[in-house]
Amino acid sequence: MSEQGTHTFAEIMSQPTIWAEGLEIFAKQAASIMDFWERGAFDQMIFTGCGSTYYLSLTGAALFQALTGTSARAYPASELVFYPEAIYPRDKKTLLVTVSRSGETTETLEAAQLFRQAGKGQILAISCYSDSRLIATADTALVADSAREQSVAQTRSFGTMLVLAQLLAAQVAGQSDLQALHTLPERCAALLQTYHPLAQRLGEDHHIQRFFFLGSHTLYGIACEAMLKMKEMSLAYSEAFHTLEFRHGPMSMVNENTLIIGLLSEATHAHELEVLHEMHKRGARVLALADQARWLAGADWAEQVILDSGLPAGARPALYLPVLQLLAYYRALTNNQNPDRPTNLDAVVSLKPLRA
Ligand code: F1P
Repeated sequence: MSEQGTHTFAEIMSQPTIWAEGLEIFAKQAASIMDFWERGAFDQMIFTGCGSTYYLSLTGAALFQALTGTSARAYPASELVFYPEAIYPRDKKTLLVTVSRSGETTETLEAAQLFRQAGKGQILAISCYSDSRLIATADTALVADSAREQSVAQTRSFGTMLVLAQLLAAQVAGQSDLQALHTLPERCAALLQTYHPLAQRLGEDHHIQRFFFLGSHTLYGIACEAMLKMKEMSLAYSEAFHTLEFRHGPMSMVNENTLIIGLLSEATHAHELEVLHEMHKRGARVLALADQARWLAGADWAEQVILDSGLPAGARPALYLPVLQLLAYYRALTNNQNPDRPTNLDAVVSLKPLRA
């Protein structure tokens, strides 16, 4: 292997260890976070971030609403800065969850500052930099400093911040199976080992020129993040859609150089598998990710990644991503791109003040 992408590869593969540290970080704070949540009595939650951390917010909001019943939505931070009146209803006590690897992205910082000035509620930050300005604006925070990266593209930082968000959701929802989340690092290690050759083979396959990532509910945000990894690292054509939306126009782009990557959900896998099968019949190749092999019964036309976690649906989202990060990494090398230093990108977007 060339020198290119050494950091990215190491960061992807280090996730079992770094996620385990995330579990320890959360355990130390679980009681105080629970206290914060109970005292807050929030009417609604808004998750926000930019780029990867906006996609993490999409998954976080879907997960929180499903587990807690509290209304939860996600917006890119710039929308909160420019259109707050359209997003924060009057007289509702809001918990704003700000997600940012760096804690220094202008839009996210400004959204937090404006929220604070308007007295809309309280802020919980999720980040990898405890000394960042975002953490200073927050009422409480979950920070995984050891998940920081040398690479510009987020891999283990995303995974670890997502694990923290999943732990938080399970904790405040009072889920008895919070303990089950402790198996995530071990499952992640098994997936990276078992499916590394598959990710490499597909990533290096020159016949594949278009990547479509499909997911529903909590897995839509993960599909978006996998799409962004593919774009940022490799400059390959990649898009993400809600799974059944794919029939409504995007499928016109399917040809024999297409790989459809389907992230199957427990509740809707039969409908999702039909979409994948139709696209296979239209000439696409298919990679299907499912927790259980039985969700893919008879789908011998698809390459398969079986997560085999046995975890409840709310505990699984983080497991869908590591193999797809490897897929993007190998496509980057195949496209002669350096995954550590994506074209045109900086690790942090710093702008002049937008409104503050
Ligand atoms: C967010 C972000 C990244 C993206 C790029 C620019 O950063 O948009 O997702 O890959 O490098 O920054 P952050 O707020 O999570 O630090």
